[in-house]
Amino acid sequence: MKIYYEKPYHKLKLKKVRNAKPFDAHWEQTVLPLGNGELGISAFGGIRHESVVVNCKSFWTGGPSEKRPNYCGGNIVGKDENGKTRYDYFLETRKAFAESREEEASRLCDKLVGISDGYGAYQQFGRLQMDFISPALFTKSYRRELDLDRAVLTTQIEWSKNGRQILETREYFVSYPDKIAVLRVSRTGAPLTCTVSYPAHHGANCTADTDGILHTGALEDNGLRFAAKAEFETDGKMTANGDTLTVQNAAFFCIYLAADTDYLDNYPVYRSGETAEQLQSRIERTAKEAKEKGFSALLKRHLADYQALYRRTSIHLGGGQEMPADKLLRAYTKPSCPAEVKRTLEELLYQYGRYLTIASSREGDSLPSNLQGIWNCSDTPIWSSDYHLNINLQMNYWPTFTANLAECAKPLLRYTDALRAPGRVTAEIYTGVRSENGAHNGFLYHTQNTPFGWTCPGWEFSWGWSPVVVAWILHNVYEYYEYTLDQEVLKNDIYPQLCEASDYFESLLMEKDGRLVSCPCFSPEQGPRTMGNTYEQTFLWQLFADTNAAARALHTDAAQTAHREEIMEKLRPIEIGDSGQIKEWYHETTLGSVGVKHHRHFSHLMGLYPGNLINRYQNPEYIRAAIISLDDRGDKSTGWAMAMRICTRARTCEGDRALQIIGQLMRHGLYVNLWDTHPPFQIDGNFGYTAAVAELLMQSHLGRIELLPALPADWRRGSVCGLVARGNFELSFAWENGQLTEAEVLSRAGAECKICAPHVKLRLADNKTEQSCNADGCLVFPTECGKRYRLIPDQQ
Ligand code: FUC
Repeated sequence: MKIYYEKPYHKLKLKKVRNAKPFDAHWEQTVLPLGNGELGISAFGGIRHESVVVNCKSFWTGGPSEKRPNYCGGNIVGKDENGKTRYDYFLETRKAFAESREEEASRLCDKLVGISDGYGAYQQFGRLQMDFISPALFTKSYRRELDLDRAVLTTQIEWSKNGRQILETREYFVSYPDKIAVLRVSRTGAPLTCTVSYPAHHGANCTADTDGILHTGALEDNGLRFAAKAEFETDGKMTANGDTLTVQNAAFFCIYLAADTDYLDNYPVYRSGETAEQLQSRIERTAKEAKEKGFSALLKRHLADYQALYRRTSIHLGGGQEMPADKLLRAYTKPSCPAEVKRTLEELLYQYGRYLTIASSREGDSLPSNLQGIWNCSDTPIWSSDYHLNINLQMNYWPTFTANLAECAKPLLRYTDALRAPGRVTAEIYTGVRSENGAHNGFLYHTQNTPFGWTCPGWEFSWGWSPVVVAWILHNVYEYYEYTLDQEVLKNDIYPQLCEASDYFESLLMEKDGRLVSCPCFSPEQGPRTMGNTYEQTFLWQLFADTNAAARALHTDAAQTAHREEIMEKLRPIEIGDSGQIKEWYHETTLGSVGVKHHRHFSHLMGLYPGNLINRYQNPEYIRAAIISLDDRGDKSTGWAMAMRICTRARTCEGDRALQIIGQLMRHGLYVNLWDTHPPFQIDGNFGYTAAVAELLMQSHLGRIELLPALPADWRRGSVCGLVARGNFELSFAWENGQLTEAEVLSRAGAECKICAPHVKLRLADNKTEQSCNADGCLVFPTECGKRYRLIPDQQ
């Protein structure tokens, strides 16, 4: 599993993107990324000139600042020129809707916004530049390779003439245990001369001495402190000049780069309290300690840490072709492409999603992955490279659990928890629900978020307002429990969030045509403003369902659970329209009577994926309707919306259709570095793809594990090891001619296992365990924690 190229980045073919500056276009489409969840680097691998973009996930403008003493997460506080608060407008909007004054209500919605001042953006942290004196010889070979199994990026350049051979090797990795980026350059056959600079950015102080380069400062916008230290080691001669270091006559040099800010997710200050000196000395210490450990010891610790996660899952779909990524991508698009080549890219992209998860989201006190994970080369990135919650952040965490990386979701749990305090302020200002004297009565956040508790509804209703994103992201959070069965985390971190959100949303429900609805509603990001719509009703249903399931798991709150069930009855999220479709709005008649055809969002199908309301066992008629809606939306879209289309086709068990859409994604949706593009590069599409592949091979959202529920016919033969199903079962299985041949279940929490596969009847190889086959054709058996169970399929 390697992403590699045999030519330098500037010779790779780029996709045409409007307005992109050449550096940005090359960065976006050709760099290869490394990261430890907090610190990220992305490198071009140029021959004479190497640029390495450095990112630190909390390096954001915006938020509280001396310059913005009234910063309040974008909320509009107090009365406006008409003497009205946002809550007054909220009440007026709801009243107008209730009295069927739709036009007025819709106009009033425009008052339910915040301000943009203080939103900020994710910033590029810095850039390490290396200028090499290259041998004046013919370049014989070039290879830049990201080894997904090692999370090491290696560039090798070979020069030769008349039997003389020079080989330069650059090896980079970013270590989680040592919080350090390591860049080692070595050369055989000729000495190495290189000038390294770290140009001052954001008014930083930048000084070089023979230890290395120090970069310190504070962002002008919000005073966020930052420090980076590039500690150097070499066997050559080093000279410092201003902010540059020159290495001469060396066989190698190694840079140990540490970087951080004084950000902490503590509302309302969002600072750790470290002084500039403390931050600087911490970073200097980290870099120095890394240098003392040395390259080999750091690499060993990095590999042990990384491989303990990455090696949990392997996948074989029939690939195995070694090919540079640019050629692989080009070959895939040709009609004559051999199956083996296609399967290679499909496997590689699956594992790349897992790699990117490990690189961009690790346990600790760091933020979750943002729109570009952790990598960004701009100070004005599109959508601020922020936390978008009307699909993007959710999609980032769709593959995490099935991909056997549950601990990588911890930053998400921490982030949603940290949004509660500012979210309570927004709930009060906009909806009049007050939390006081230790009573927490609800929190609210919407489409766009930052690291600084930006919980207002954005500055335009039509994309900003989306209260049920709370329910949506909490579904990801609840999945942590479903996949791990960790009762402690459920009790302390998840259940409190679910309960507070459920009670809050319940308190806002209104009655309309015998249904309990939220109001006002807007389906992302199109159509009319209404009282209730499928999107909002679906996620409220899901939130109540998840809260109740959590309560049952904790054996608590039986009365509230029963009460919530009554409410769920009255939500009635799904209605089938005159074209047989799932309606997106309740006043919709036939397909196309409301809304935009081919819209990228599938907001009315959230019960199909990621939710479980549209269920092929309990309401197969919904599945048929969902297929009509999916067909109407069409298979063509961009970025994350393609991944969404694949995930939903997995849930309708249309594996071949899903593979066709995967084909479109490969053709149109990927840059040559295999980053997914909306455009711009948005990492959600990479994650969504990985989630979708798992969903084609295994599903567990309907109270049972289903192996091969939506296997595309072209994935005739294959195997997978270490996929995780709800209930914390680790699964390994193989298939031939589309049929399961063997399976093994590792029970990691001792839960009862209920499992099935199409066309076969499963039984346990060990006939000592009690087992039964229930009416749905599922094999059911008790398990012991830590034990493996081998399953044998019998033909039916
Ligand atoms: C949502 C999407 C857009 C884009 C943005 C970051 O608003 O509708 O397409 O992905 O997030």
